[in-house]
Amino acid sequence: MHIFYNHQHALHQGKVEMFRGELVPCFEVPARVDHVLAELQRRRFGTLQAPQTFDDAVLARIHSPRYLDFLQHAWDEWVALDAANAARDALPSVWPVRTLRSDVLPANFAARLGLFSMDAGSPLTSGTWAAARAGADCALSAASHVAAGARSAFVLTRPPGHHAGADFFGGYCFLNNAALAAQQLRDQGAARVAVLDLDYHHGNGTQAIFYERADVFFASIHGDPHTEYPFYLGYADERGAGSGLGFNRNLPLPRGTDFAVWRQALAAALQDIQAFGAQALVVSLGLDTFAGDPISGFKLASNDYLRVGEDLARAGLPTVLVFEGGYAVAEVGVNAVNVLQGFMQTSKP
Ligand code: SP5
Ligand code: ZN
Repeated sequence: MHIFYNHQHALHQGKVEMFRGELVPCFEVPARVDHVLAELQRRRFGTLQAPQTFDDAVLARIHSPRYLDFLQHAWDEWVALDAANAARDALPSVWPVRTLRSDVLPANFAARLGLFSMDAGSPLTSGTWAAARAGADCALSAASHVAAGARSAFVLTRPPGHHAGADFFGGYCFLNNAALAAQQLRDQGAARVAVLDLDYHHGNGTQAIFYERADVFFASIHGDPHTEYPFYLGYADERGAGSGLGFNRNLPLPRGTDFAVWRQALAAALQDIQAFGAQALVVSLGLDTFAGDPISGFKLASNDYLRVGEDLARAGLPTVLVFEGGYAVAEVGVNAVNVLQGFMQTSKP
């Protein structure tokens, strides 16, 4: 399996996120990806592949021009406000909810930071754009590799992507790597693409991006948004809209769900993807379903991830796997590579 590794991931290194009225150390840290890379090397699994570089116009297939423009220049504007800002991350503190206007682009930087974000848990840092931009190149390269005939590819990157919408960041995500990969597969000839989101948290960004489209099916298994982040999307009654009606499937599960029950949801999602007639699959591979995850509530064990990989392989589709969440840092490498190993040791049906 070719691994598209983001060599620039550590340029994004948030210091703190807002949690219960306090700034606490970030859960989404560079060591996450370092552990996956170390485990790949320890098992001699896969071959690292240098990504191609893609034009910004490719990003604009998914993200709005004004959001991309904001993200690219945000750090410089933050430091321009006050030179002392160079030593601290930018976190939003005001948002245009409901009756407030989001059509006007304010001149004030804090106002734009809020306009283009969904939470105060996703610090924007000096290297955020460079890291996220290089990660997008990895996702696009992996999709191109699979579109050209490879069975599979793994995108090893951070920051993650699935909470990022067409025009906002949040949930530690800035550019939606899975959505970019799915669009690239479409643009390179796959008529129907499925995105299967296995992160503990609902992939609100990916769902919203494809919600009114019939050419990209989105399925997600995640903690029930009644109690779990991102709270405001991910319910079972969200089935798509307009021509996308029937092309969205959410499978929320309660905190505490174990692998036996989770695996039945996986079977249901894969069945939907088969019925849809997907020609390619993008997996948002969050490993925060692990029992030891510090911010999540499912109960998967390390060995279960071998079975996850096997189940994914039996779908028999050209597959791009994209690294998303997973915050049990010491175990995330073993868990991620278990999925990849399970996938590779299983032949198509
Ligand atoms: C990609 C991804 O997995 N994003 C997840 C974003 C979750 N942000 C909210 C985190 C809330 C932290 N709760 C801490 C609980 C400590 N017991
Ligand atoms: Zn997550």
